[in-house]
Amino acid sequence: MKDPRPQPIYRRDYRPTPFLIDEVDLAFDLRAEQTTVTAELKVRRIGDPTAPLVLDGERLQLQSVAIDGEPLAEDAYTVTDATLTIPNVPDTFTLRTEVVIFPQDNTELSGLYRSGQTYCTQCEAEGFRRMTYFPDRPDVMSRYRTRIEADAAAYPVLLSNGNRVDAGTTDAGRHWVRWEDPFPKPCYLFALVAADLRCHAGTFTTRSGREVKLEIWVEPHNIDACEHALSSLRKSMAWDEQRYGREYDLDLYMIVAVSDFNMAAMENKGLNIFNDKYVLARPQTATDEDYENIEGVIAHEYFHNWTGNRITCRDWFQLTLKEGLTVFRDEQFTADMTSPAVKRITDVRGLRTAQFAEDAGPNRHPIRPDSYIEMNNFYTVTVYNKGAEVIRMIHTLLGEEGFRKGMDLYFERHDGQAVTCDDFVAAMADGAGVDLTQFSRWYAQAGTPTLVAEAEHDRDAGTYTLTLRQQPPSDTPDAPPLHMPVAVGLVGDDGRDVALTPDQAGPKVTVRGTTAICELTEAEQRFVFTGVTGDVVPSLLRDFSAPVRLHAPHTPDDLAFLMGRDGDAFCRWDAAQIFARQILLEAVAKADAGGPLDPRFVEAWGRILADERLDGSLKALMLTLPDERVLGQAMDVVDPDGLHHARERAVTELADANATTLDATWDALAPKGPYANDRDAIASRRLRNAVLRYRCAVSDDGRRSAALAQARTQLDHADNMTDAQAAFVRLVEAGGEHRDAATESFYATWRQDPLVLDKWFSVQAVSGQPDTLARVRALCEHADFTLDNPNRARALLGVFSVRNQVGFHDRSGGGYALLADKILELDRRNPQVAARLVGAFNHWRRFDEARGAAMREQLHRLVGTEGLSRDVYELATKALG
Ligand code: 0A1
Ligand code: ZN
Repeated sequence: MKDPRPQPIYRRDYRPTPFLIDEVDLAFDLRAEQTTVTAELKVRRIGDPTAPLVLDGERLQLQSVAIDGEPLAEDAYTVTDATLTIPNVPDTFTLRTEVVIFPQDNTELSGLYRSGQTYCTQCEAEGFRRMTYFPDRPDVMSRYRTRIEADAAAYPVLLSNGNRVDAGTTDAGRHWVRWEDPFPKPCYLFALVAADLRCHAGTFTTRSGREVKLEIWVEPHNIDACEHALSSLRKSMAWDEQRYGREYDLDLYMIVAVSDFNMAAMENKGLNIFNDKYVLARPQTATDEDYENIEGVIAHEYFHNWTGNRITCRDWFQLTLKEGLTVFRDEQFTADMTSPAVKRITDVRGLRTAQFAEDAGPNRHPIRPDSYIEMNNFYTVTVYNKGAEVIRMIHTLLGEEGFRKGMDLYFERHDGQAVTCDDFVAAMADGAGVDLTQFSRWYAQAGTPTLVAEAEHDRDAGTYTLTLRQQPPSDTPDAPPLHMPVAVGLVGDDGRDVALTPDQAGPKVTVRGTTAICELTEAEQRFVFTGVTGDVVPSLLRDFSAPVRLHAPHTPDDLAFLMGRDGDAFCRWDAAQIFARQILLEAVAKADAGGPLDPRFVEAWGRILADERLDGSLKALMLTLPDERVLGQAMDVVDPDGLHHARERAVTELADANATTLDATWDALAPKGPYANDRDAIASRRLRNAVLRYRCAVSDDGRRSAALAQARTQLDHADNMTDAQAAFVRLVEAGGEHRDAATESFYATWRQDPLVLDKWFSVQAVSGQPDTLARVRALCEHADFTLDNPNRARALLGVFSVRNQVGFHDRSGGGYALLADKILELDRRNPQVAARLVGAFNHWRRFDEARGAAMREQLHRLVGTEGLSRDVYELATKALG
């Protein structure tokens, strides 16, 4: 191991920086064999007068160091593989260093690296130190000037943050550009690009009348696929002005798309760098989901300009300060651009699948972690998505107006600073005039709380009493109670909400429309509503008002009723999920897993299918049975095979019971014209493809063959990737000749398009066919498979290990061995991406003994490997416990 037993860093050890760097002058001289980076730093001491200057630096070949123009002798400083230390420095001075780096050999994609012919950078969290010596911590904010020099023919485009202020040519066909960023920023927001790219340009006029140039930079052959990204950026800019009163602050906003990128995108000031998967869109190659993800990620990075860049994090433990808040803002944006109900359901589904699992596993951590070994391992669904749920709860508690007041105060108080989560919560509380002291426990408490609801209805007195009880996660039974908003409605017989009058003497309740926000602050509290005389069914945790596991007192009849009638779309969908979960778990528990489904569910499902008023997107979500992973979370010992078969059987039974309606719905939803990317067209495609899934599962051979033939036609003739991919999935799932022919033709059509080829790998990796493991193994050897491209590695291995529960947990243990092999192979090149794959082993304790032992064996194998990265080491040791 490079670093035997890497040591954790603790939040409690934070110390203010002894030195600030007010100005940074960088020069990059890019050459094929090496890149020289010269840095001039204006250093100012603000702490301990005796402290030496300690700068971070990794894999740098130091050429020279000078202070105020005087070169330092070699014994005047010390260099280790992580730092440069200079004792006895003055209180203010200019430090000049020159280093040599090798971006062409950088396979970790952190720091300065090459993606194809493009030079680009990724500095968050700690990549800047791979380019020059610097105090690489976010509470050091500086103004940057950057000079880039490179071969003019090979790298005509030279970009960095801020404004382009000067340019020129030098000898032998080289040219240079100078950039200046007027806004002080932490070094993780620095960016540089040198490439041969084309620009899709536009403008945006801010509400104060300033014209901002917008530029999307891509490889020449993708220039036709940028308009959606550009229009997403414009929408984001307008939305942030309108919803939060925030304008963009520079005159230029650039987005560069690259093919090799560890994450989705990066919010570098004025120069975002994106994984091209989140930029490029054409109807023929991008699905509706891709279009929506692109809009969402562009918005996310844009919103960071205020929540992240203007106000940044004091230290990396505060990551959720910028990420939770920015995810919340992008969720609000997407809800406004699409459908709030569909967006909310999709997000909760994701949260339950990934974050609840993380919260229940060995890498559980509070949204503000207390320690880490490798910071890159903490860009998690907990920090991001549970972090966003915490912000959402603040929004629910404060209301839209109070939330805006809090945000206004946050911007006013902290603009230009590097701050903590406590600073944020204090600004929200002060701005809105509320007390969030107890609420702030959400930042410190790991794990998912359980919420138990019980209802009592005294019809004669008209009192409806809801008892809410919160239980901390089982490993921290003494954790103090949290402050959580529980949104409640009471649905009358006629399907309408009854008016709610909370008892004044009880705990705090705010009524908004026909929904009551009950503020639960103790372990158990009773909320009483008066004047409830008729029969009602409670609709609980509306819009998923708190990230908890809810145990509600609903009977199957209540669930069937809520499925059909609840006015809260989230609860309506959730009633279907809960009902389906119950019947599927019962089916698994029955040894033969056979027998018909509860007829009340089948009937309620059929009514949803036939409900003509229901929006197609929502209907598609409601018709989809819970994911096998979510079902697994509810079992004492996960039975991947039992779950898969029970779910497949349920799909067939539902399809058989509704065969005619499914056929009719399919026919009725046939595209009326050429592809359109509007809400109605998207809803139709979603529903039609959800229906196709059932039609391809009916037990009647004739019907099924007809449906598969239609899927084949759809694959061959669709004018858009949404329909083509949906049909491809059906044919792959059908196996046999259907699969062989479809796999071959999809490949033949798309082999030249990397992002579509990723889909080709993923669809095969996620298949429930029994031979999927063998096929994934073979696909690892395919000429188009490579571990060097993160998207490709994730498309096959990430999808197989995370999204294919039945395939990955194949009894043979072969899935585990394959994944560990590939993690080790990848770890030598790109530890960040390798580490992300380790999570598939997290839940070994939840499986039967044989599977558990086989997973553990692979984890031991990882940990025992010499030269393992800190990234993989941290997660694999945690998984072993
Ligand atoms: N801040 C980015 C995510 C990001 C984080 C780390 C990266 O490299 C290790 C890259 C991107 C965001 O939230 O979009
Ligand atoms: Zn972010």
